[in-house]
Amino acid sequence: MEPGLRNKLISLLLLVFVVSQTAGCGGGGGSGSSASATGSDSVADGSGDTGSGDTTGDGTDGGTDSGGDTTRDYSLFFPDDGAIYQTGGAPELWVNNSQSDERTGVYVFYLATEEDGATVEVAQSEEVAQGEDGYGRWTPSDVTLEKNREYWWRWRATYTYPDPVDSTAESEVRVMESDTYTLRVIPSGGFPYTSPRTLGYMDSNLMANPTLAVYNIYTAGGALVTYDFEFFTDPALTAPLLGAENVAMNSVESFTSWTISQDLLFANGQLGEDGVSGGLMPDTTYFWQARINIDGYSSDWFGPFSFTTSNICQVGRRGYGGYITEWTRVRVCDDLLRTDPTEALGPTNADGFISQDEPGYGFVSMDNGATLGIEMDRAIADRTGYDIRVYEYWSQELLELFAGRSEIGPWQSLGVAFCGDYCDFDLGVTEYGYAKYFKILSLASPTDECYQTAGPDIDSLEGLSLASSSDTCLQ
Ligand SMILES: [Ca+2]
Ligand SMILES: [Ca+2]
Repeated sequence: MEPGLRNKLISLLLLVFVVSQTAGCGGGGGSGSSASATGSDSVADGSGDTGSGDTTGDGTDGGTDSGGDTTRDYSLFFPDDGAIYQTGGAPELWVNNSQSDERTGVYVFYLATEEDGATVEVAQSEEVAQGEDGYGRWTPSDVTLEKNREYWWRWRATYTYPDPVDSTAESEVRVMESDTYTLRVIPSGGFPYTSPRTLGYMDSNLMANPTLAVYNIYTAGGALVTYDFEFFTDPALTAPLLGAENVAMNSVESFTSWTISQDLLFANGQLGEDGVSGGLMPDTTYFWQARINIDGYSSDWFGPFSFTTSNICQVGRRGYGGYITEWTRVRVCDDLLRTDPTEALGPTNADGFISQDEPGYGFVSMDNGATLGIEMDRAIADRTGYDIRVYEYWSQELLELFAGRSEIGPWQSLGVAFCGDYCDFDLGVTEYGYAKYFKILSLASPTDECYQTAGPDIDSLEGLSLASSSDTCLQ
């Protein structure tokens, strides 16, 4: 929060306490303050109301720490301070007048965010009269919340108190302003990428110490971000076999991971392939879920994700890119015309780019500094000569290709190429005799010009030497 806003809030808070009639010290919000809620009808009601009021579709845990501070003129509001919201719709913001049987309320809601270090207002409501149920509600319907962004919201209330004795007397009018509440926005549906990917594979060579990873979905605003993981052996997710809480976000990589050690698996009855060493079993499907915590506020669990431990050389058929496992851009370059990474899957087909009006098809322009992860349908084997071809479209661009054992590596470079129509790479320069996961890094500087086809324009990845024997993937 910027200092000016903070100072303003402090003065507003003082105003709130001056106009507040209700005794009690508040005690940090939530239902913990209900004991002092004299004159308030709503804290107990509130937790139920919070659940049913959670109509924004974000599924955040509205039932806890609803922030109802009974020293105020309101008892409930939503979303909770610090709530995590998913993109894909506008949130409904609401406040409940804790003494709606004694007075009426009219609200104006404000929604703001930060751009280039300055607070900017995103939307402001018309005057919203409280309903008969005591709630004032506003959905900023023209607003699309951006993922990986922090928003703030607040409201200004005008309460009208009729004289309780003399109905002809002029009503008392009080104005109050709320605190400012933080709203953090993550992608709709949670994690766009995981490792293993949903319905994906885990190389049987990795299953002794399996690693689960989620794409970092919130990096804005200097918040403390951690992730929780739960690992299951049954599809009904009856009870997690193992879990990890508050795994610190990996701020260097684009994924945060949790590796389950062989010893821990052994101690929990997972004996591994040889029945004694510990680990996961081959050709077996496992399940997991994960959630994000931002400054201590937890999202819903996302998942369940499933994966199957496999000899990677035995799965898949065609030698083309089959799945996008990561697509990370490091800047906003709005001039790009083709930004769908799935255009890089399948056989080469790019054509037709002429200009803004005829953007062509069949390729994705990566932009400078971007990362594109692709899982090949069929693992690539190292044989004599080149093993994998990257088809580039339109121009010559500098890129580096990496091979990995999973969606998150570990990565080994196959080299750098100033790639034209296509460029070929030899897996033999790595320590890997086979690979199913590849990563393209766009090496042009992110400070270079943004234009319609900035960065490598990837059309296709094609395996030149496919793994044909399962022995290839035995270490
Ligand atoms: Ca080779
Ligand atoms: Ca293509």
